[in-house]
Amino acid sequence: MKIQSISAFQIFDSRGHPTVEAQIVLENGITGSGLVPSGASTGQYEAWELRDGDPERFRGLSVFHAVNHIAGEIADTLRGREVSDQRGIDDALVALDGTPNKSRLGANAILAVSMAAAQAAARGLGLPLFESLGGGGGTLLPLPEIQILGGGAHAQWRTDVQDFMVVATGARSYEEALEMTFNVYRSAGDLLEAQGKRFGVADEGGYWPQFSRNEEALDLLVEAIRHAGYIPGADMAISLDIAASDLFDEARGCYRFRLENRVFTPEAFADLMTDWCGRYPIVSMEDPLADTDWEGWQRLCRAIGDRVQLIGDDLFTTNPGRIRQGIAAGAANAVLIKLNQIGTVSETLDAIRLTQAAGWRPVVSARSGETEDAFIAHLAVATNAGQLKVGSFSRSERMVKWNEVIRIGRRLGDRARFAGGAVFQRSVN
Ligand code: 2PG
Ligand code: MG
Repeated sequence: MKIQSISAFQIFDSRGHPTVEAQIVLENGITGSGLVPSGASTGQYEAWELRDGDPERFRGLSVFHAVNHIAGEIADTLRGREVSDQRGIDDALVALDGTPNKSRLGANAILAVSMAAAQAAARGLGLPLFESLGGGGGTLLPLPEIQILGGGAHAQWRTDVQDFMVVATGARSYEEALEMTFNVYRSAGDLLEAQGKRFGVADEGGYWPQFSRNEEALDLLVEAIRHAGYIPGADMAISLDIAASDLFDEARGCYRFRLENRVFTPEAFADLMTDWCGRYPIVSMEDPLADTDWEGWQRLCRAIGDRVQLIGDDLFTTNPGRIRQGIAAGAANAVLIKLNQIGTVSETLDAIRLTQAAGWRPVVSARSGETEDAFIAHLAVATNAGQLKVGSFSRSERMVKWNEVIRIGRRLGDRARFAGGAVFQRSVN
C-alpha cells in the first residue's frame, strides 16, 4: 500500500481559527485524512504551530505556509512510501524538518500528514483506526474526564483555574459514566440558572463561570453532584486543570489569582492545592504548578501523590525527553497526551508507552480548539490509556469524540473492558 499523493488545505477549528487538513491517497485509491487541533493555553515546550503572521489574512492566524510545505517538500519526500510504516514516515518527517521543535515545516503540517497516514493505513487493512494503531491489543474504554465549567484562557479569565471537571468514579460502564455526567452537567446548569449566573458556554462547552472566588466554582461542582443525586467522592469526583503556568509570574517568582487579587509564593500555592484536595473530593489535578517549578512538583508529589493523580500537561508537553526527566525526578504520576504538542503519531505512542512503563497514567486529551476528527478516541482505546479528556458534554467537536468511543465499544463487543474509577487505584493495562 504505497502513497500516491498528498495534498493539504486550510480548514477551521471549533473557534473558527484556521488549521490544517492533509489528505493522502494510496496507489490503490484508498484515502486518509488528518485534521489538526490547536491550544490556547499552550505550553512553552510544545512543538511549533506554524502560522503565517500576516495581519491582512485571518489576523495573522492563516496556515498557508504549513499547507504549502505539505503539498511541496513533504509530498515529494513521502511519495511512493509504504503507508503502513508509520515509524518510517514519522522519522522521515522529523528528519526533513531538521529542527528540535518542528518549527521549519510546522508541527501542524507534520502532524496532519502523520495522522492521515495512520488513517489511510487502517483503511487499507480494512480495520478501524484503534485496531491498527494498537496492533489489536486495545480493548480498554477510557474513563471520561468531562468539563462542567470552563475558565482561565478559555473564558476570559472569569476564574483563574481553567478546567473544572467531573469523573464518574462510580460508573460501571462507559455509557453509565456519560449518563451520570449528563445529569451533573444539567444540574450545574440548573443551579447557575437559579442563581442568575448562567451566561452561555466557554471554549470547550463547559458553562461560562461568573464567580468572585475560585472556590465558589468548586462549591458549585459539589452541589451539582449532590443535586443530580450522587455522592460526591463516591459516585462522582472532581478533576481540575489548574493550568498554573498561566498563573505564574516568572519575573517575580510567584503565582497570582487575578480574580481574587491574591499573590502566592510557590510554597503557599502548593499548600493551597494540598488544602483543596483535603476539602473537596478531588481525584486528579493537572498542572497544579508551573512548567518551570520542578521543585514545587516534587514537593506536591511527596505530599499528595499517593492519593491524588498529578498530571503534567505543560510540564511534559507529550515530549518523551521531558517525561523521562519527570519520571527520574518523581515530579508527577500522570501525563497529559496531546498529539500536536509533539507533532507525530509515533512520538505520541512513545510518550504513552514510556508513561505506562513507569507505572504512571496517560490521559489522552483534546485541545481547546478542536475539529470534527475523532482520532484521539481511537488513540485512547488503542493504547489502553484508561482516561480521556475532551472538554465538556456539548458541542459537536467534543461529542464526536465521546460518541466515537461508544462506536468503538460496540465494535469491540464482548472484548470491551471499561477503565472505571479503578484507574485511580492501580494500573489497569
Ligand atoms: C489543556 C487544554 C485542554 P489548551 O490545557 O489541557 O483543556 O487546553 O488546548 O488550550 O491547551
Ligand atoms: Mg492542561
